[in-house]
Amino acid sequence: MDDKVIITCALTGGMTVPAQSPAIPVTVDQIVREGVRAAEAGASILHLHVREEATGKPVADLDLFDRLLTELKKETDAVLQPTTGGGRGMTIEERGSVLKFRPEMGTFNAGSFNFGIFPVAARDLPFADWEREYLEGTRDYIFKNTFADMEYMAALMKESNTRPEIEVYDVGQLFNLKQLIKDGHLEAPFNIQFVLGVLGANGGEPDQLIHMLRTAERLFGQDSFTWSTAGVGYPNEFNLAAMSLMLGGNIRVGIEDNLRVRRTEVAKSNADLVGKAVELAALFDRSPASPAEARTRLGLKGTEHVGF
Ligand code: KMH
Ligand code: ZN
Repeated sequence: MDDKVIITCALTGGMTVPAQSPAIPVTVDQIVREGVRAAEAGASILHLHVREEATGKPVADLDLFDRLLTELKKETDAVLQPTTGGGRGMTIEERGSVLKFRPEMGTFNAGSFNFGIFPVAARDLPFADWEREYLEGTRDYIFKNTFADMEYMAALMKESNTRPEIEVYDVGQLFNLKQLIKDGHLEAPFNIQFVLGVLGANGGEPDQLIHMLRTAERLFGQDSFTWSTAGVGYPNEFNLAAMSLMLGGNIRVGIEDNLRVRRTEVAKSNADLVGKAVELAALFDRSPASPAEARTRLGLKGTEHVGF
């Protein structure tokens, strides 16, 4: 078992709205500040989305991504991993456009599914009109990643020499991946992020992770992939982190996925969530991998080859 653990911090997200927590970073400056603090707390990968600065609405704006990537690169050595998942209503072309910056890593979403965040709208929070509409609109929303979409994204990632992190939300998506590999669109080794707890995909229970992990091992072979867990919501985030620590996987935490650091305590920053992950890791005799160690482990090309 690796005594290092790669901690990814997902800083802001595309499927939350700012009214859910004052800790959700919105502007580029806020996301940069959060990223730097998360890296100082032990994250070696920063997973990135951007939001329209005036409203906080998730967008795929290339000027914002340009500023975010450039600023973060100046301030931290962490691996910068932009989303290609985006947010509700973005086309696959919009989602993939960030790859023009040729990042070291980017997400690759492994299938289509319902992505329901509408239950949040029932909470007593000071939602702006767009926020209520954004949440309610997910009653009729499919996060669309058809085979054609995935083939398109895989080609863009090859072109930009960006290592895909495969976001897998349900067991069937592992079989999608198998087909994409068979057809030559993706190749091993790859990094799987088991994202569990989204309404519309698999739940965040231990049994679900074990089933998906064993299925991945059977389909691809244990040495063909590294893996990590991203539990969505509390306590999924830390329950799955503990399982990863036990089973030799890596961890993703962050405000994108979960707002609470304890059952009754809202995280004040992403660094709170990373700090808890580091404490948990120590209990399992594992310590955070540095960005350089993460790059070696994941076979990344290095910052000298990015386009920002
Ligand atoms: N927000 C997560 C549930 C991506 O950005 O590509 C999914 C995610 C996907 O992080
Ligand atoms: Zn994301």
